[in-house]
Amino acid sequence: PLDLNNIQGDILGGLPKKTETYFFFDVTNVDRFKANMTQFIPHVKTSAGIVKDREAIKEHKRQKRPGLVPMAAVNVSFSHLGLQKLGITDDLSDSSFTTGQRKDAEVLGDPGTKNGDTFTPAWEAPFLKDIHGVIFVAGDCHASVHKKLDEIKHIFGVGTSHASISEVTHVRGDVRPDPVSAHEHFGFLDGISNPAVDQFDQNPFPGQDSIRPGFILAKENGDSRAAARPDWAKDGSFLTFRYLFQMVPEFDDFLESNPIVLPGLSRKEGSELLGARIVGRWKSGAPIEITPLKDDPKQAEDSQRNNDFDFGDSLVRGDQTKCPFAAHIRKTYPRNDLEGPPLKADIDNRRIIRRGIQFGPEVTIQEHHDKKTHHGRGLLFACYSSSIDDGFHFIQQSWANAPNFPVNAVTSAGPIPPLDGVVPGFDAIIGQKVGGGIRQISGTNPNDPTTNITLPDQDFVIPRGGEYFFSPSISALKTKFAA
Ligand code: N7H
Repeated sequence: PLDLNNIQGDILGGLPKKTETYFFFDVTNVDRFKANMTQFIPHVKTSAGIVKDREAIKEHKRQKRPGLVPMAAVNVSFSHLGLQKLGITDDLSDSSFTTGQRKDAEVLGDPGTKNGDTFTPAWEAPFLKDIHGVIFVAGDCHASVHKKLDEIKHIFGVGTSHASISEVTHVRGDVRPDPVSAHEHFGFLDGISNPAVDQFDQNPFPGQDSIRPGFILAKENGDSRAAARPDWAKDGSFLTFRYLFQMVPEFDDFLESNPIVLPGLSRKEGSELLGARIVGRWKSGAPIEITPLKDDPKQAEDSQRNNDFDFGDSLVRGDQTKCPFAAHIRKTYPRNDLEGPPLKADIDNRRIIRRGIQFGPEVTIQEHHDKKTHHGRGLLFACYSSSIDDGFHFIQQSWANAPNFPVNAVTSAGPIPPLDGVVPGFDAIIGQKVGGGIRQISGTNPNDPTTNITLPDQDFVIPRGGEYFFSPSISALKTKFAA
């Protein structure tokens, strides 16, 4: 069985949160840092701790007590530069991690400028600097998180003459206000579909695929790179962090201006349908593969039903009448698209566990009126996997940015045959123009899968920072990162 006391809590289970602060730091004094870590490690929330917290939250609800359970949970992760700084030279066998996200940004398709061979992504200044690690604190309210973060900063002497780390920057995420607290800024319910991890998620929901723990945790069953990794990497996981801004009024304007025209649909319903076909779910969360032409909030609420689908007719027959191939959830998790006799492709190694949180204010009346973003808002995207090369990096580059995917996908049984005249197009949510070329998608009109629509020139999601990290196990923190 997995040792849940040894695995950081955000990986399996997720830190419970209404608000979360990511504190990015550099190590300024290695010896002092390792000494301070000894004091810090007991604060790190484990996966076993998360299981207990969940029980406490359930009990609180059961007893109908008011408000939320006061809570602040801490995890820590290190970049490749951070490992180097600490003198940890083992190869974790992931080239995206070793390269670092700033240097990977060109391949991801992030906007930026090129000077000779040097690419500089158009990111916020602090993310262009070296970042050694991130401490993140999630909790029920700002006061709980501040208090905890202050305790942690105190341990590392932040801001004093005996500091062992210095702040590079911090960012704060907040869930949106009720009734949209579980929805991201474009308005869609998020956090519905994550893979179930064997030995942790005991009762997967219908349609929720179980994967072996090694696809998320290093050196567990299923990790294809296990042999190449040092022993201390066991039960750690790679954390991809992306600072993603969302152009919400522009997105809304695009939907309003391009309603899908179908008999019996009002203009407003046509716009909603376009949004649903771009994402693959209605704003309520209901999957369009199950309820293609009309939203069904009951279906969305029901965890027994809201993930229980495959993409109907397999790709071999080339079907996108219910859900376009380019829909965000189909691009990033094509379910059975790469299967169907005689093809069989195992995509368990492409699964990621997503743990994002929103940031920034609600759209103002002024922004709505101007159809233009004036205030920064979006998603602090975070996900875990036992390989960034196979997970986030691959999904972004080879699926979301690639107009042909899944048509050009190569499976263990050979390439998927081309579909007559259909180029699926690009993931309109996260596909990046710079990385992907033509900004078009097909299949948005259920009656005509071959018609392409062209998206506006400006991407709807814009990366403004990020880094790749490794979240070590508790025993690794004690033996390699503390003294
Ligand atoms: Fe996505 N969105 O609001 O449109 N995402 N995502 N994502 N995403 C998902 O199924 C969104 C991003 C995945 O298992 C939903 O829980 C936005 C990145 C994967 O069926 C919605 C942003 C990457 C899934 C959104 C963003 C992914 C998924 C449906 C950026 C990886 C699960 C809710 C601002 C490279 C698919 C749900 C499955 C679901 C949105 C980013 C990947 C609504 C706005 C960067 C694997």
